[in-house]
Amino acid sequence: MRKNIKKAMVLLLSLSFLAGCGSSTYKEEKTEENTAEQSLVTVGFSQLGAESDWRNTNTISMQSTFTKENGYNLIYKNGQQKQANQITAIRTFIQQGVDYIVLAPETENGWDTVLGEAREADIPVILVDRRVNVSDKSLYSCWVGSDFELEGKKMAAWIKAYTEKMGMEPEDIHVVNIQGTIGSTAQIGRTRALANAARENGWDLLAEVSGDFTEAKGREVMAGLLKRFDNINVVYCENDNEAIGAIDAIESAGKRVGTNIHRGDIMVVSFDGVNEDSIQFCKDGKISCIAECNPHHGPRVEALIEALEDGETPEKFNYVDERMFSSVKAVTSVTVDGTLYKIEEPE
Ligand code: GZL
Repeated sequence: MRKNIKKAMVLLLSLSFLAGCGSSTYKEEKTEENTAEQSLVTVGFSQLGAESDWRNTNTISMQSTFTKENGYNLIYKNGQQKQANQITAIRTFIQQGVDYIVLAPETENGWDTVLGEAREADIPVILVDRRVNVSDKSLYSCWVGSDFELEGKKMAAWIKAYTEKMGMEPEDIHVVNIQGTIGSTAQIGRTRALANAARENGWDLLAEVSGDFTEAKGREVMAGLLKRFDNINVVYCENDNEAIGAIDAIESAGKRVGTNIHRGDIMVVSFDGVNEDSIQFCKDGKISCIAECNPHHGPRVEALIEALEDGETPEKFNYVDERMFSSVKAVTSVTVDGTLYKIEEPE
């Protein structure tokens, strides 16, 4: 049932309950309770998994926004990093007749059929965080999330600015990319930004290997890269959890992480800024720079649903503003595509 009817229903129920306070029977109270329940806006949320601190924070943001007190009935399904599970969840939501489907897709491809089924059932789909690659963009109402390629461009600009300040020649920058989940929008954007910057600046991009956005895989991949290459001096981790694992692998190999490349430090940079350890590492200089990726999408998705409830057409693509963090004083800002981004102290 739509929210404005819901508000009227809740008011009516409250008044009727007050009018007959103390006189209603259990059956009447049960009926009122059921009516109130039915007046909630039901949101089916297919979350891709729980692979990282970013993901868990994102889930908490959604769960703390779509509460009964706020007028919602949230049905949460964890896809456990499998698109098949998310497709099953969406089909379940359709059978349940939810009012809205919110999808945080694991990867970009393979959604046309199931989103077509949601449209057939006349259930609006809102995408959050990553995007989908579908032939017909009308299969979803709107999307809210980050500009991942911009995140990567900002990070590449920081690497350029800092290594130039350190007096390094471009060809002396030997960088490895520990990528996120292959095929996810975050990985595609961040990887493209580094690859383009390496080519344009003449950096030595040694390898790109997926760490799947997890600490364990980040550790494993970094250990493998240290066996393959003896000249790595920059590690570009596509999220904080990978960076935590990579730092452990670097130190376990008897090497140093830090910002003094001339001293032989390996410089680690990362994305998100959610994991407490990574923020502390950024304060300590173990992570040289973090590009923020904001996970607090619950209120943003709610604003989109409210607009749709009111019969409005929200913007199709809704980007969130994001910051850069570093305790390195040498670089105070970067400029990307004509926009200046201040480098802030990690908080
Ligand atoms: C980005 C999100 C990525 C995060 C990772 O919006 O999709 O997935 O950067 C998370 O931490 O696992």
